[in-house]
Amino acid sequence: MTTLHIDSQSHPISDPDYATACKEELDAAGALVLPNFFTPEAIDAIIRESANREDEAFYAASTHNVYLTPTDASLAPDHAFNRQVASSKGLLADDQVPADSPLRDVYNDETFRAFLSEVLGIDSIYPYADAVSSINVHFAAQGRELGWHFDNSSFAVTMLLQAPEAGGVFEYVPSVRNADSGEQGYRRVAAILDREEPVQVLQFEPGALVMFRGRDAIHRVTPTEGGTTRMLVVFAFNDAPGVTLSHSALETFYGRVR
Ligand SMILES: O=C(O)CCC(=O)C(=O)O
Ligand SMILES: [Fe+2]
Repeated sequence: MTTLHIDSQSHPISDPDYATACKEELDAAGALVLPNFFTPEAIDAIIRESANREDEAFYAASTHNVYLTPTDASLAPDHAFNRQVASSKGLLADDQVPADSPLRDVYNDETFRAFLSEVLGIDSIYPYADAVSSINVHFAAQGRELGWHFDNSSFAVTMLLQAPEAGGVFEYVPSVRNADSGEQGYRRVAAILDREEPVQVLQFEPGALVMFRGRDAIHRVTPTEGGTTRMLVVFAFNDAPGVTLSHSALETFYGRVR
């Protein structure tokens, strides 16, 4: 069975044994990298439709906490909940992605979604209910970065389009908080921001599919070095229908709330 834009020869996503092996790796490591998951033709086509739109991207102008929420005035400014980090990468939002983009073929593909559900061990997955969050194309030109944060979405999968010459490194620490139980991991967050707790690095090349549990794994992307812009697609999904991104996250990352 072939799936559009995915190398199903190397990555037999409808094979239950393959999905189980991927699940075991994700569960053990907190992240999963599948190299050359997307075909070079698909990556080329997506770069062609996206690269010349870098100037249409929205660039956040402000800092944010790692929880992507407003600060809490009842806590000290240097409390882990209130500490600010900078994000300077830009993005094209879902409603800026063309209707006929290969990105929509991938995002809406039932076989791909079934594979992701298997790997994550959830019954079904849903798009965001807002108009901007489901598919995003990120741009990080020289010096631009994505600061430490936890995702709002249950999980994210990414597709690297173009790697920078240096920098643009994905760093993470799995299971720093437990969003479902409300354990926010303040002590470890502070240690990570202070560089007192070691972090892990995830290496991946263009065409890779990357999955991580970004709601509970704190993660960031270091500043791009050199003249090649880091370009990456984020496919965001939820494990329940009707989820919209929080108001403050929309303000911070999209500069608009609808
Ligand atoms: O750029 C990446 O590799 C990760 C993106 C990310 O963490 C996010 O969009 O929330
Ligand atoms: Fe993230």
